[in-house]
Amino acid sequence: MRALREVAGRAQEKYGHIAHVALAQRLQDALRSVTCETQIEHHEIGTRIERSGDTGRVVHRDRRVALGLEDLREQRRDVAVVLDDDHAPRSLRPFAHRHTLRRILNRVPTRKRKPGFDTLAIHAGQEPEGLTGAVTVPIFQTSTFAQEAVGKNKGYEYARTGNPTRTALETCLAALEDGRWALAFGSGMAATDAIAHLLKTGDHVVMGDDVYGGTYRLFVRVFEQLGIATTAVDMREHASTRKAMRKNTRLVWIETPTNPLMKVLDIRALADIAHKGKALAVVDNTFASPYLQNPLAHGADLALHSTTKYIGGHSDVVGGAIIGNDPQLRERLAFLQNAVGGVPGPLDAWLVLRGAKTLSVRMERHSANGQAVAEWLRDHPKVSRVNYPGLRSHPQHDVAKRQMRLFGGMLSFELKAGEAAAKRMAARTRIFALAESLGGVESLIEVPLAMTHGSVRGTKLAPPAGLVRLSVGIETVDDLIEDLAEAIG
Ligand code: P1T
Repeated sequence: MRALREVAGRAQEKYGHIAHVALAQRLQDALRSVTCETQIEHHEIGTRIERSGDTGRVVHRDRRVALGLEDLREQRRDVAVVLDDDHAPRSLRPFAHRHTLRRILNRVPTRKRKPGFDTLAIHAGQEPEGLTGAVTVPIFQTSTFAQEAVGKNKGYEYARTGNPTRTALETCLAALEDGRWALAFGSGMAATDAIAHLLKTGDHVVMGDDVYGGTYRLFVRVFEQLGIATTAVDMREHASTRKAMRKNTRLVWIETPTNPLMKVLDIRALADIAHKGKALAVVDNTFASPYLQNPLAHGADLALHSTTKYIGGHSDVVGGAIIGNDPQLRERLAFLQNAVGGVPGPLDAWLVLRGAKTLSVRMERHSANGQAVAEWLRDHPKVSRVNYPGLRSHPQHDVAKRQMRLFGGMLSFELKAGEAAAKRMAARTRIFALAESLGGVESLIEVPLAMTHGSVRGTKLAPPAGLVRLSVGIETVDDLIEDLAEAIG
């Protein structure tokens, strides 16, 4: 073990590159066996450790290179084995996104500063392809991967278990949420389902009382049948949330901002409540996107996204993702990802990855347009109420300012004339398309209770029947306001 550390230390000193592999214990175990899939994280997914004589060999599938550990001393190569145990020096702890960037800028000396969000969005997991130099990650449209001998492969076996395009997406998403790993799914609901599958009969879930209708439907209509009860509570009220916790509460589901009422929940405070009760704190970060809010930095255990929305950004793909730090949680969720099989196809993974590259510039415009539309609606004589965290009048504006970078493009409002007028208005816009979903470059309008939230009708989660929800796109804002003005009449 010490020898490995020394090699890693020297590689780090000499080359300034870090490729983390796994917990030191796992590395040790791997070296004891002849060949072993290591703990899988970030772009190192599928890296195998093979024993070769007295030393280990790292087979790094992304680059299709096999480096003897000894080689690292001699060669200027950007792959090293690094430890992730408590004894490893801090400088050797894995920092996958920084490492990824170093791999891209192969000859740039070690930098202290962490790469910025946009650099990560464009480069993390997306270094030029090894065989051809293709600058864009290829769509590996294959269901399986040829093996050299039984059990000997280049890190991929079967595309449900892993696909290089998906690996690139997962690496990028981990970097954007500043997490240590990400897992991509075929939809936001498939990602939610994987988390729900961490639970067992007799467990209990505490959930916000304003969440995406499909999330509530999954927990109440599917998992309650399996003996997992859910309590919905207004999570703006921390005392009520604490009261809703039971001895058997294992999951606290925090969606913020909430869909569709735009409540803003204090992630740090709710994560503390969850952890006091030994429950996992999961934040559905779909409405904010990783550019506006990073739940892991506020104490959440997992961040979840419907990548269908802002990350994909172009209304052309359905996808989901989970991001976290704890390797054990990753192992359990990766098992479920493979065992249940709700994975994205390679083209879908590629589309989400392409969307992610422009996330920050889109979110800046979504937020500017969202603020302008919210202020215009606030001042409109026929509007009774506007829910947008960027308005100073929003009851949790201060919490939003603390945990969000900007306030995004989602808002909801009510007309004084009520439900029928709201439905008429939603059908009259010309630029805002009347459609479910959100987060694309094009503006959308909908009436939640009649559309996205039909599954909570008749429950205490039901939004007001006359509530109109807008996903404000990145079109010219004056055109958007004019469209709304004509539709309200
Ligand atoms: O649609 P899917 O990719 O499966 O994601 C589900 C989901 C999860 N979490 C939030 C906060 C969501 O808003 C969604 C999907 N929401 C819509 C389709 C909608 O129009 O609200």
